[in-house]
Amino acid sequence: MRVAVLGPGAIGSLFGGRLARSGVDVTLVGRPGDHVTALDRDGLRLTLPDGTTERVAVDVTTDPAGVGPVDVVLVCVKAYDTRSALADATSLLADAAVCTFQNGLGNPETIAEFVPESRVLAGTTSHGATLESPGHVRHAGVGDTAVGNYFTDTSETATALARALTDAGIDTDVVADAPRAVWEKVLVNVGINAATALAGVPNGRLADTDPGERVLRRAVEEAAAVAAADGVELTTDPVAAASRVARRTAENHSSMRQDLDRGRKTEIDALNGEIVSRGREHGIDTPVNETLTDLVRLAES
Ligand code: KPL
Repeated sequence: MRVAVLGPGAIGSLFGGRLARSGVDVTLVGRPGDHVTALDRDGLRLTLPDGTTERVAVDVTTDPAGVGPVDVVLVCVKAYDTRSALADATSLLADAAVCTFQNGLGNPETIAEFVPESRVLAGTTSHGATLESPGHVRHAGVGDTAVGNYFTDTSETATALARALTDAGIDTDVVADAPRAVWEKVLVNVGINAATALAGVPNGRLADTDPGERVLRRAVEEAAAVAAADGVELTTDPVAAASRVARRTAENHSSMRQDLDRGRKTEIDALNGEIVSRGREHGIDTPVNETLTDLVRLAES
């Protein structure tokens, strides 16, 4: 299997690095910058969960046209960059299955603007990865990963991708209902990301005790009502699931907190912002998500 990873940030570098380390032919495709320069010059420094650090040789490029045909493209760019990243990489998309490993709602629909729906896969992961410095990624925490076809029945490619990731040390399940998996991940992020970013606290502060627990619960309950109106049948209690992740990642700084702290654009529009928009379409009030969205946009500006 030939794989291209669009967006070698923390998760993209972790997945790409682990695939390369297990012998998969993988190319990381990134924008010019310190991280890509370091990867090209020195390879990936990968710190594993047991604390050991290895150097992994990776192919990296800023020019998708030079990569040649691939079987799978993993999309790991920020949600707001999906369309422009794919538009710049059309040479990779001729026959490939394209799998989003991103936060938020709407990414599979954006991918389907570029490839037939039968080739759109969606993945979710709760592995923790941190970009420590240019060229250096820490695999901070082991989690769960799932992939599936988003619009159609499970394809051989989805199964082969899950096997390749599992062989690379990222245990991956194939899911028949990828939209539900995406929503379940979104409900966790809606409960944790904006609140931790605005309050400047680690994820654990939202677990169990007020006022953090109350904010998480209200944001997730609103979003779950929107999910139900969207036709999604959740299999788990979404508030309990978000609290569990907050507890399990207690010391982590959420991705939105890191983005806001570093003055970068956040993924608020694809998370709480999308809950507000879809809530409006369904006639569902989402005051907590609306306030969180407004405050994050205010902080960004
Ligand atoms: O996915 C995450 C994120 O920060 O985006 C969680 C699960 C909240 C872990 O920090």
